[in-house]
Amino acid sequence: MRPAVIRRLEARAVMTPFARPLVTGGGTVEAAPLALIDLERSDGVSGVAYLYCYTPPALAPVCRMLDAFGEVIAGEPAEPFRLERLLQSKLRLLGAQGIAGMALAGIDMALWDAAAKAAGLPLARLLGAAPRPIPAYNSNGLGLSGPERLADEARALLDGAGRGFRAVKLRLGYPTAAEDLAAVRAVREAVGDAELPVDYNQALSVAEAVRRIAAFEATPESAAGRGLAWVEEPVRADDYAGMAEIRRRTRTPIQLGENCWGPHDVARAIDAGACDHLMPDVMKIYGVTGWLRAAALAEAANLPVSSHLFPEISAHLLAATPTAHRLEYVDWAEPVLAEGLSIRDGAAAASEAPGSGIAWDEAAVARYRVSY
Ligand code: SMN
Ligand code: MG
Repeated sequence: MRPAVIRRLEARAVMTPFARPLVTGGGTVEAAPLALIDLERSDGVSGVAYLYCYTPPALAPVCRMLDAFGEVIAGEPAEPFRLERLLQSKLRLLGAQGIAGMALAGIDMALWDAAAKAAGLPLARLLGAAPRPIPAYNSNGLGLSGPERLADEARALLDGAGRGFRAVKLRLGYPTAAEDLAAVRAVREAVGDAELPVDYNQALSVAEAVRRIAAFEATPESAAGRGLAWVEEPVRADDYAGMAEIRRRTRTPIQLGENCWGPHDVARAIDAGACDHLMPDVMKIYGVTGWLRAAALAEAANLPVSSHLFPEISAHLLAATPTAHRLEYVDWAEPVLAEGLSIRDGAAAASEAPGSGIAWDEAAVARYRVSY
C-alpha cells in the first residue's frame, strides 16, 4: 500500500467568545484567538487541530506560519515522527519556540488526528490505551476578580452545569499577600472540600513566593487538610533554580509545564528539581509526538502529569500517560466544535469516535471567522 502523503493544509482564524470573561493580571479576556487547521491527505482522510494563540495580534502570524509550513510538507508522507524531524530541521537556526513551534505542534496534532481516523480508532487507542475517565478541574474562570465575585463563581464552576466537578483552579497574584489570602479563603469557603489548585502565572519573586505559600500553609484550613492542591508557576516559568528553591522552603506541591517548549525543557525542569507536578501544554510541547516524549520523562521521574488547555485531545493523551493526574477543563474552543468534551461526575472521558475528539461546527466557524 502506498503511504498517504500530504495534499493540502488550510489554516483559518477565528475569535471564539468566552462564556465567562476571564480577569487576568493583564486585563479582561473575552474571546479566544484560535487558528484552525485542516490537513488533507492523498487518501482522502483529513486531520484537524486548533492552536490557542493567547493574544489576538499573534493569530494572523500563526496562520501565515501554518500556510508556509503547509508548502514545506506538501507531498511528504503523512508520518508525524518524520515530519516533526523535518520541521525541527527547518527551525534549527531560528529556534522552535513561539509562532514557529506552535505551527509545528498544530501540524503534528492534525497528522495524529488523521492517523487515528485512517485506523478507525480514537487517538487514545491508536496510542495503545483506552479512553478512560480522567479527573478534571474546571478552569473556566476564577480570575483576579476579587473575593466577592469569586465565591459565587466558584460555586457555579464546581457545579459546572451539572458536570459535578470536584476541583476548580483559582488565579492569584494580587498586589498584596493579604488579598491572595482573602481570595483563597473566599473560594475555600464556597467549595468546601473540593480540590483547590492555584495559579500565579509567574507573578512573584522567589522570596515573595516563599512568604505567600508559607502563609497559606499556616492557615487553620491547611492544618485541617484543606490546603492547596498545588501552586502553579509562582515565579518566571523558566526559573527552574528558583522553583527548586521554593520547593526546598515550602511543602505545597509546585506545578509547572505549560511554558515548557518541547521535551527538552521538561528534561531541564526535571534535572533542576523544579517541580512536584508537571502539566505540559500539547501545543508548546510540540504536539502528540512531543507529549509522548515528555510523558516518558515524567514517568521516569515519577511526576504526576496534568494537561494544560486543549481538553479534547488532552483527554486522549492523559489516557495514554502512565502518571496521568488531572485534566484542565476549559470550554474556549467549544463555540466552533461540533461537540464538546464529555465530563461526568467531574471526570473527562475521551470520545470513542475515530480521531482526537475535534470536529468543526462549520456554521459556527463561518460566524466567528476573521481574516488574516
Ligand atoms: C492560563 C492559561 C491560559 C490563559 C490564561 C491563564 C493559566 C492556566 O496559566 O494554567 O490555565
Ligand atoms: Mg497556568
